[in-house]
Amino acid sequence: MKLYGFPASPNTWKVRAVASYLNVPLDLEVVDLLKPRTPAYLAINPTGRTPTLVDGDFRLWESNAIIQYIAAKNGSALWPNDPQKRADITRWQCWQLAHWGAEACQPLTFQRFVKKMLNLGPPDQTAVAKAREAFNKDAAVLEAHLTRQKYLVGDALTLADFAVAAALLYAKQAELPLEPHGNVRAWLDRVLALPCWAETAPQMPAAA
Ligand SMILES: N[C@@H](CCC(=O)N[C@@H](CS)C(=O)NCC(=O)O)C(=O)O
Repeated sequence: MKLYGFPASPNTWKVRAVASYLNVPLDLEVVDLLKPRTPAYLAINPTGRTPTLVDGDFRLWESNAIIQYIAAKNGSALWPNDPQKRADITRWQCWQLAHWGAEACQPLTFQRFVKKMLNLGPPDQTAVAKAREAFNKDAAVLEAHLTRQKYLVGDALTLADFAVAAALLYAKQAELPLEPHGNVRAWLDRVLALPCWAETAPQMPAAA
């Protein structure tokens, strides 16, 4: 299978980490997000975003759909064959996409880390304040959930943990306010200690 992606982006890193965890080889083709997308890439993913998986004639974009596909194809317990567990994992993935990522982690990471890396000027403090408020609200939900269990769904690692943890991959660089959330920090340490994240880590240039 071929993965088109940008290794430093959490969405690509998440897919590569899941594949590595499952010992599934992925042939990586880097898409440089700093340049316009080529017509060839737009032909396989009309959104122009990354990542995109190509498996024979099958083309799939959206990272959470991609990790579901890779795990299902390999019969993995990360995507258990149980309707309630699958719905529960999907719930966390939807929450990650609509709220945790889009409203909280991504804007903070962009304002505080990506802008610095790409010399895009200082953080927009209005955007930071809005995202911080969303982060505090959603992190409290995660914290309460993780007082009751070790992983997000049931008592074992699933795709839900990969999806929600990936949004925190740059937590230190973006100074995401995790201090009040001890259970989230302990869970994140557990998930990110899996060798598959280090095995697929991007080569990062020094911050500007
Ligand atoms: N919901 C999508 C998000 C994809 C996405 O926004 N990817 C970013 C990199 S993290 C991208 O390609 N940005 C370039 C662009 O929007 O043109 C997923 O999970 O795959």
